[in-house]
Amino acid sequence: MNVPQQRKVVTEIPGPKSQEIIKRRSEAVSASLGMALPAVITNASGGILLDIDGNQIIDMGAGIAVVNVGNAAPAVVKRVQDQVAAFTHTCFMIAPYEGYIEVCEKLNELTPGKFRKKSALFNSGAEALENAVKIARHYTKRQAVVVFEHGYHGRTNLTMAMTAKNMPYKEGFGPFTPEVYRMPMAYPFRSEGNVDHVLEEVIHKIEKEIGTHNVAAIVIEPIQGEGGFIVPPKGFLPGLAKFAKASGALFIADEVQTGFARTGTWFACEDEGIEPDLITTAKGIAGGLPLAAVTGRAEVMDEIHPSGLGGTYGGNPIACAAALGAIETIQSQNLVARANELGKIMVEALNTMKAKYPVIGEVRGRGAMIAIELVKPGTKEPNGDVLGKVVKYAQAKGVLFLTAGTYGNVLRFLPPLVIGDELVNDAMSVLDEAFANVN
Ligand code: PLZ
Repeated sequence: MNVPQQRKVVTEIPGPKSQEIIKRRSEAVSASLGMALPAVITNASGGILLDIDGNQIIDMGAGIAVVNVGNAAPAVVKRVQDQVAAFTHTCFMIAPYEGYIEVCEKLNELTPGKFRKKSALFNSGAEALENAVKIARHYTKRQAVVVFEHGYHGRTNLTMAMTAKNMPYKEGFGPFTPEVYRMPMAYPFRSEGNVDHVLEEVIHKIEKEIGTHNVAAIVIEPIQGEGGFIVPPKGFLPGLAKFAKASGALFIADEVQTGFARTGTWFACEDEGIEPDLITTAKGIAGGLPLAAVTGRAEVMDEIHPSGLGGTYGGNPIACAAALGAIETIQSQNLVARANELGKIMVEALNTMKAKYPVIGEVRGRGAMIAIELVKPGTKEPNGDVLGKVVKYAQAKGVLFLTAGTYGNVLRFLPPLVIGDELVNDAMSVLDEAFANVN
């Protein structure tokens, strides 16, 4: 590991060197871009981010579920270095290379679904979603796309339409693409009634408001990410998949955030044995390099006319080399099992905190995709105030926690899967201390 695996705070955060560079940032970089951690990073590995002032910060976010294999994972570095020295780009639509094909072979093999699959590679999660919808519309000859409350699918025009939350993603950026319909989501902490009730309501609304025969695809994150790590109750996803099948629509699982061992299985859909027609992946696929994919039923993926899909950089050889290194690392280090171990450690610590601090309304998640929802004690009223204070407190102590949630009141934990137990325990004790101090 290129960085010592220990939390260490040697200056205030941001330290003087970070402050100087952040000043340049505000001069040069559009003010539209957020900044969760005001510390300029120079190195990172395992569970630690090293900043330019020498602070070693525990990384409980993995760059939003991207570096599941850790930053600068040796197998990723080696393959990327070899590839970048060999050639950097041909454009796969101009001249092929083996790395792209090998990534597709791995995706076809690793994603759920006991049928013949094919894949196509792109650059970002949003681009994968765009393409999945293009494929579904072309294949079904239908237009309507069904998405869900609290869902997040990206920031392009189509994916903004698919994303539920207005601020900050959509405000002022309309008009949005038509034929996107948002349905109620089964959100156990907040939904009234049981799953069957929400499922029935969704199906009823599709029938009455869209017309079942118009639906090209039902698109859902098996665990909603940005929306607040909302785990649908058992039966909800299989019910939707069954309805999609019966009505001739495609069931598309957006596994951009949940994929690549994050939830304690290779893909979150495996939990209830769901076999989506199409799966979108990105983030954890390539250890930090930009890569995304649509994987699905061969007859669907092949129905598009030649040259119907593509893009200059999609499946760039360096990103593909990184993906092969990341997949190799997940396998050789058994990070699927590790995600479950990490989840256990976090859930236990968080449940102990929940018993002490009534602002913690719920502990939820699966594998190493865990969150707590903060409320005003004794109610379910969102408590974004305490969330902000806790995150700030932890940062000053050298721990980076990410937030999420439609109501801005969810603290999410998605550490690199190669993080050590000591660091996770340390992060949890800093969090405990934070709750004790900000309450
Ligand atoms: N689908 C399920 O989680 C990206 C968004 C960060 P891109 N989530 C992080 C931000 O604020 O922009 C995401 C996701 C799911 C699609 C996407 C989009 O992936 O690679 O960011 O385009």
